[in-house]
Amino acid sequence: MLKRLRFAKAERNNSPVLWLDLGDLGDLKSPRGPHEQWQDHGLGLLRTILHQAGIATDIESARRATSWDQIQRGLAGYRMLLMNVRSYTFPIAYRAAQLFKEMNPVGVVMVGGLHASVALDEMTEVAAFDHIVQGPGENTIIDLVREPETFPRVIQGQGARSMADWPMIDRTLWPQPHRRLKKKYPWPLEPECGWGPGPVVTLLTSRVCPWRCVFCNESSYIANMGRRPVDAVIDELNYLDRTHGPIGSVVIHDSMFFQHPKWLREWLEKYPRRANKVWPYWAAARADVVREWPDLFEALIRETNWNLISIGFESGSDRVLRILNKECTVEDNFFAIDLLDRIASEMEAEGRPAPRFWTNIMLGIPGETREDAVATMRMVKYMRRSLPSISFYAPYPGSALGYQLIAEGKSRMTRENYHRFPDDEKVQGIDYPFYRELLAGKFDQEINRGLDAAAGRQSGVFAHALVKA
Ligand code: B12
Ligand code: SF4
Repeated sequence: MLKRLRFAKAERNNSPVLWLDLGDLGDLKSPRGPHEQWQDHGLGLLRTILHQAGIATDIESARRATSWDQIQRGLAGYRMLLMNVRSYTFPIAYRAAQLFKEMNPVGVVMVGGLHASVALDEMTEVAAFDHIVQGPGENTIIDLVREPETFPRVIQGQGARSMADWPMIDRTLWPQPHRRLKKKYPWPLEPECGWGPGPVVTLLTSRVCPWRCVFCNESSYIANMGRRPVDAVIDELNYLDRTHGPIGSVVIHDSMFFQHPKWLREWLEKYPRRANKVWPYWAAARADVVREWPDLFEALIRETNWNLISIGFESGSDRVLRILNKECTVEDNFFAIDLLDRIASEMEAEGRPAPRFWTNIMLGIPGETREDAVATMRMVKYMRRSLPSISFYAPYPGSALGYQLIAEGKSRMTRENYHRFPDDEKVQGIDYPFYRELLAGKFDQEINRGLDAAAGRQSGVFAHALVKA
């Protein structure tokens, strides 16, 4: 089949198969924020697998275009379109698929990605999607592209059993930024976003988080798989440093980096010894696990340069943490905050840069009272070593609470606007004006009442901390 496709397209330059990178228009030309410029590992992995199997694909990016006309022109003349669809890129994906069909009436559109697993009904409603792949795609993509006609419309994709079986992503297969951004964008590495010096390498060492927070619930839709071997992670970093570097810092995209103590101990032992440089890195943990393994946490910070620790503290109220099934308590949160504060002060005294938290906080959670929200802001103000990332709760499909609110008709997110902006009003019945006032510092006196003088350390205005990441 592929030969036939190639032949049909022979008079055009490259491949008959196009991968369209999704995201908001213009984000790879004049980005609204740093995270919008990051590359898509699903796309990178699957294109690498295809190319290593001898199936070349072309790449276009919706983020590099600034108009739908441009995107439409880029779709012309292809026989197959591939896309990785997440909920927040669904509106772009189905519009692109429709345009692709207008330009190439006999062309085939293949879509995979998380939205196919969490909202299959919305995906099947789009007639332009010829094949919809749920779940992982590593062991399905080659056959699918070679012989699409042998597959049904909805397919259960097959993944690797372990990330050890993944090839190293060929990052030159990622889309290049628009020429206007090229000077600032260290492609095929990624730009810095305020977390550490650029160029940045984003990578994954693990694929799934086993907890079941009701706003996220990853384990219910991402199949469990073995973690990437420590040596492979370090080898990849060294290779990227040599080939495309020098690397400035690393972002470990794992939903939950601080799990599997055996793996973490090996990382602790090998990363400082084997990496070309002990690059500082951003990676995620949970407060309860920090409390379970405080020594390991401290050693990783001190010895591996884990200097930005992302924790979903989410709330300063136990009631709300229970609503979220976070399985962490406010006491766990304060344990982690105080522990980092102590480590950071000691490191500063030793003349070393202090580590900080990337503090994920949610407001506007159904069932949250004003007192709960005030307690949350009190916790945020208490933290001295923190970059707060605050957003209004968003009921994403795939999460237990998201499904419930969608079923009850209370979600204000629609297939046209599954996202995105942290201050969007996303759930009916939430008093958003109150939250805006809270973030503008209007309740500062009340918040400070629960803090001792030394702890009321930050300004009460947090509107700037509404971050899309
Ligand atoms: C890294 C990451 C980010 C990064 C980078 C995103 C990027 N450019 O790729 C950043 C920090 C920017 C980010 C931001 C956000 N993210 Co995010 N992110 C992730 C994370 C942790 C990893 C994604 C990843 O690389 N996975 C690994 C790759 C290999 O998997 P994959 O892309 O799914 O691809 C596999 C399959 O889907 C399939 N596949 C994919 N495409 C195709 C195509 C075909 C044809 C086939 C056959 C198969 C196939 O095969 C691939 C290999 O198995 C995931 C959670 C997770 N563990 O996946 C959340 C996740 C995707 N993010 C999520 C959310 C909600 C967001 C935000 C909206 C958060 C917010 N409120 O601001 C923002 C939105 C950003 C934006 N641009 O608008 C949700 C999505 C929920 C949903 N229903 O879609 C997730 C699932 C987290 C969660 N559990 O809630 N995110
Ligand atoms: S919110 Fe964090 S801890 Fe909870 S399931 Fe998602 S990734 Fe895991």
